[in-house]
Amino acid sequence: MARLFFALWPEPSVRDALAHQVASGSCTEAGAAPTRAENLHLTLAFLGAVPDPRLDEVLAVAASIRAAPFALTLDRQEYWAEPGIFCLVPSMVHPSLIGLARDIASGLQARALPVEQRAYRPHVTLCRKSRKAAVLPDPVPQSSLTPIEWQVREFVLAESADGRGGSHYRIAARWPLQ
Ligand code: 2AM
Repeated sequence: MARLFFALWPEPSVRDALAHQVASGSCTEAGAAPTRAENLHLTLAFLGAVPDPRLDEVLAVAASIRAAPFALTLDRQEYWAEPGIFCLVPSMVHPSLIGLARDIASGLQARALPVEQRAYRPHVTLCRKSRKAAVLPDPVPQSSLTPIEWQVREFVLAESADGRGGSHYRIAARWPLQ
């Protein structure tokens, strides 16, 4: 059984900008646990545990997706009290992003594969509140944020594994947008 999710994975320049935001944002000041740079991503669809014999079907769904590259601007910091994360979000969500997430989810559903049913709220988790952390500022100040421009050219299937120091993500496969 693999724990899987589809995601946008940042190329190095975007990852560096996100990591800078982790380091400079108010979340780390409040004692929340920062996301490690190599783990930074934006989830498109969360599947959870998938039996190994069904992996080919997950890959087939991804291979059937037709979507053009698009630009995403992450320009708002938010704190979501439930589930206790500090995240970056786009203030205007590009229709291509919603379309990509929707097409993946409906492809999974059509094959009766597991997919998270909650409303899709695109975000990059920067920090997670730990029990020890102070209460985070809400609304989160926007002053320390320089909007991050992300040219989205591909999406990935990632596998999540628990490791020492938290989750570790491995990219299992990638598909270009074209
Ligand atoms: P998070 O960062 O907001 O926790 C790997 O765990 C990725 O899948 C993370 O981006 C995580 O979002 C997301 N994720 C984990 N559990 C999820 C769930 N039940 N529904 C939707 N997304 C989930």
